[in-house]
Amino acid sequence: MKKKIILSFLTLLALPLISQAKVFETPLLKSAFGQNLFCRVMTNQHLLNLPARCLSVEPEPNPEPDGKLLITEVYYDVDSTHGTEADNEWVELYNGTDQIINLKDWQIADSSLTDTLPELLLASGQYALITKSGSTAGFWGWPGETLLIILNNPIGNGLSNSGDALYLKNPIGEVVDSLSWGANSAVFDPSLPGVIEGHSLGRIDPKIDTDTIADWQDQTLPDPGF
Ligand SMILES: [Ca+2]
Ligand SMILES: [Ca+2]
Ligand SMILES: [Ca+2]
Repeated sequence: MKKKIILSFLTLLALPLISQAKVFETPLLKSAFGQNLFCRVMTNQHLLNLPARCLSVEPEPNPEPDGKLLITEVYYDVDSTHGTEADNEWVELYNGTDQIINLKDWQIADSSLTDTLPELLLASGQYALITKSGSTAGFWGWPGETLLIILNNPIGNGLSNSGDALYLKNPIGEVVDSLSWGANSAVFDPSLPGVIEGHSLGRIDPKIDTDTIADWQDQTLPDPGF
C-alpha cells in the first residue's frame, strides 16, 4: 500500500513535467526521396526514465541544403562575334544544391558595384545566366531551361578585361563564392591568369568548390548553360 502511494506520488510529480514538455527534433532517417526526416521526442523523456519514442516523424523544419549555388563560368572579355563589352558579358551560376533557390536578394558584385538579383526560382541542377542585355541571347545557344537574368546595367561596373573580382552573396550579404583574375588579386593571390578575348573562365566541375584557383580553367569554348 505504501509502495502504491509512493508510485502515485511520483506519477503526480511527473505529470507537470509531461504537460510542460517541449519537443525537439533529432535526425532519424531519410525518406525515399533522400529528404531528412526528424523524430519529435520530448526533451525531458530521459528525466522521466521513459523509453525514447517518436511522437511524430516529419520533414526537417529548415533543412540545410546539400551542395552549393556557385559561379561556374565568367565571360568577361567579349569578342566581336559575341557582342560588345559590358552589354554582352555574362556570368553563369549553377544550383548544385538539392533544393530550389529563390534568387530574390542574392547579389552579384564585381570589385566596384553590386547588383541585386530579382525574385526568380532556380531549380536544383539548373543553370542561370546573368547579363546586361537581352541581346546576349542572340550570340549564344543555350538549353531552354537555362534561367536568363537581364540586369539592364553592366555586371558591377563592367567586368574588366585586365583584372577584376566577382562575388556571389546570399540575401544576408555573406560571400558564398568569389574569384578574381588578372591584375586583381582581391580573392586569389596570385590571381587566376586572365584569358584572351573570346575565352571564358570556367569552373572545372560545377559542384566542386575548394576556393582556390585549382577550381578554374581557361575555357577556349565558352558554354553558357552547360
Ligand atoms: Ca569585359
Ligand atoms: Ca569592374
Ligand atoms: Ca558553362
